[in-house]
Amino acid sequence: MRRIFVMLLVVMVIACASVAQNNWYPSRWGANDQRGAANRMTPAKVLEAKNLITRGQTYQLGRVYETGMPIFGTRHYSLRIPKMFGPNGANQMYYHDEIISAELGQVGTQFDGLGHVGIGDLFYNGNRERDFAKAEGLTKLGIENVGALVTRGVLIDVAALKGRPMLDGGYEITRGDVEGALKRQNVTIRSGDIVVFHTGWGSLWMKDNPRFTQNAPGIGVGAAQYLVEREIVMAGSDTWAVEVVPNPDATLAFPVHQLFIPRNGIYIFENLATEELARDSVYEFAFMFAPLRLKGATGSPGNPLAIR
Ligand code: UVW
Repeated sequence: MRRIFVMLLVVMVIACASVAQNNWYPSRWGANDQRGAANRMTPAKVLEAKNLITRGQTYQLGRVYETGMPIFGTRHYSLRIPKMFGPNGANQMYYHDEIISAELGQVGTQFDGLGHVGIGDLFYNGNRERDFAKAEGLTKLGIENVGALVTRGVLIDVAALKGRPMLDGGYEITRGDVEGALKRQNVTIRSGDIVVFHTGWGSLWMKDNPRFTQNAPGIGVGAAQYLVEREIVMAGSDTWAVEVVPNPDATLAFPVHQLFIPRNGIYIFENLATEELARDSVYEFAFMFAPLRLKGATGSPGNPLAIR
């Protein structure tokens, strides 16, 4: 009898764990929410960020968008200047425009929104692909819903923790690495923060693009779960995926993207320029970024700022 009771208990615990794993919607911000962890942006976080500005020094975290930059898969980027327009007026005013063709929110420095990644055909808050992904743009979860992100930023320098200029491609940053780096830097992560990883991989950007995109060091699921528990808004990195590629479990493709975006509404910022923050040991800073208000887009390009 006792044995049957224990067995029943074990089955119930396993069932509960599996429900917890699968019950990821409705989101904690309600069934109609489209902003996910951006809901953690509060006036208090803006003031916390402001108080970190003591030197007045700015760091541009965005890379230059240019032909030939490293690009994932079959995506593309092209900028063309049409023939000069003019003359206009007696003062001979001429002007230039540009035409850009690209997966604009998903090339170069890129901020992944909540409509970018799904689990099967289910996206953040249980939205089904066929109900919101339209040819003219996403009718839900578009990047225009995010709003301004002004908050405390934390740099996690795992390269420095390991005493190396650059981590190896395919190196998994573990929960222990994150805790070790934070301890070494004497900082903690607070609810509503954004975190940025420095791996050194960015030193390959436009120097050795084939190597840059071949694989990448990055966080594994264990480290990502740690960040979910810390209630971050966004995780970024100087790599093209933020997460480790390939995943050590060869059967999985980008599981950290799924843990962050659909399951927890946490944003991802790829291809950040982190080298100057790491050089100056800037581990806490005011972070500012407002995604372009591209209605129905999956992500946004941009030039986020760290200010100290
Ligand atoms: C994928 O979409 C697979 O990756 P990324 O977030 O780099 O665009």
